[in-house]
Amino acid sequence: MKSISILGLATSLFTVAKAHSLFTTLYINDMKQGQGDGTCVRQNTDLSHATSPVRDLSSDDMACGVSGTVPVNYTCPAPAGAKLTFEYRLYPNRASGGFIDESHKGPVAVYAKRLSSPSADATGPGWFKLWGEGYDMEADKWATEKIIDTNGLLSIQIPTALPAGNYLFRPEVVAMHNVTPEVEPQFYIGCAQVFIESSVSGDLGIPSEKSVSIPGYLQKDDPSVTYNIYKDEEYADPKKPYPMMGPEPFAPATVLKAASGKVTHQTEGGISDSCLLVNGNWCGVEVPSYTNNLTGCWNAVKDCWSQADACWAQQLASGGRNCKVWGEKCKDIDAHCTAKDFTGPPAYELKSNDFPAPGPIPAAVNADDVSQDNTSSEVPRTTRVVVTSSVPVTVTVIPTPSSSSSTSLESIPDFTLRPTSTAQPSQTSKPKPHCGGRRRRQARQRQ
Ligand SMILES: [Cu+2]
Repeated sequence: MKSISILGLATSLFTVAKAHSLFTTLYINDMKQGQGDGTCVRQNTDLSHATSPVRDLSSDDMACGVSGTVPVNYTCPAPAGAKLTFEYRLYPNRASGGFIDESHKGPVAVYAKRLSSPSADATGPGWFKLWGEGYDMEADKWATEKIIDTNGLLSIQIPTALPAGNYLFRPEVVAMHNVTPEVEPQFYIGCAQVFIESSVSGDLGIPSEKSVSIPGYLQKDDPSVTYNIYKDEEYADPKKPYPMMGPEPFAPATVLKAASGKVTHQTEGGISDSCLLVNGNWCGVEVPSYTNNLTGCWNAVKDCWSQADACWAQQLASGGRNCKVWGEKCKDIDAHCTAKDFTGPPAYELKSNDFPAPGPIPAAVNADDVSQDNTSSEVPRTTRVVVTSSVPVTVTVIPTPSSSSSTSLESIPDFTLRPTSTAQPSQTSKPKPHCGGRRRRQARQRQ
């Protein structure tokens, strides 16, 4: 009997330990970026531990997660004021559904940092919080529980007055269920590499108290870090409010301007037009052409398979579905070489094998307050942004904008999303998060 109960305990510990989560997928204005998951997203490249949390508050991994100090190949362009959506998954390759186990209660936030280039340091100063939520006493819900309700999808609006340039956007999901004086919360963090294409330029003008260094912005004994979500005698109804982690949110003043402003476009890190297929941060390009030449045909096959190998080598925990699609193309060319008459690579339509979004893309959590931060800066508002233009433009700072202020900004006519698969909200019922042993299949089914 004793051995059975020990086994049972071991099994449940194992299951809890595995019921983690990973930020896998970025959407910009409801469109999935690239053609597979993981495009423009820094994920833990150790596939078997990709969903594991970061717990050491002083670790560089706090910035963008494990492997997060290494930039990925692609940076996704986003127009000023775009909506970013971060998809978190219990199973990174969606072998099964779910966001995070229900036991993993805690605050959620989104941070950003402006970079001088996509390869600039993720760690260190310059981080600011765009939005954060802890425990909602009225709804009796932790922020993590609200994201379970939205199928692991968290949307944020880029403040319209953020200057053009390279940024890291860092969703932060924190699980407090195991916290003790010795054990820190679990941090589920990752970063999206985004280039904001905007006519706004200049300094961010973050007030010093809202600009933090990561790691370093949290200490082991911060009340937000040591908060005991179960401690009823101290936090009995009405519960003591959860003291939110990190600094107060920041968003620069909203800028309205004439539509003639010159938009700064991305110049490095974009997905090339020559990419036929994208998987994570890999892209496949057309094989060398050939005509009626067997050597040329076999060279094309060789080139195709070496690209497939590179795809598999770079696959992330979110999967290699499009590496498989690419391999089908290689097989077709191979068959073509052995056929009697050939005139060049066979016409081949590469169709991305992509998941639709796990549910409707939610509205931005900060839609009401993206541009309210005008109170604490020492710098006069009108000097905090510079609009680049060949003709005079009008700059108006709106101190108390409404949530719909972004709609009055110029549209950016020459911004085009890549021809990616559309994230189509499915109406299927919410997958039940699980910590039990019912579905312990690991996310190892990489095709
Ligand atoms: Cu966990």
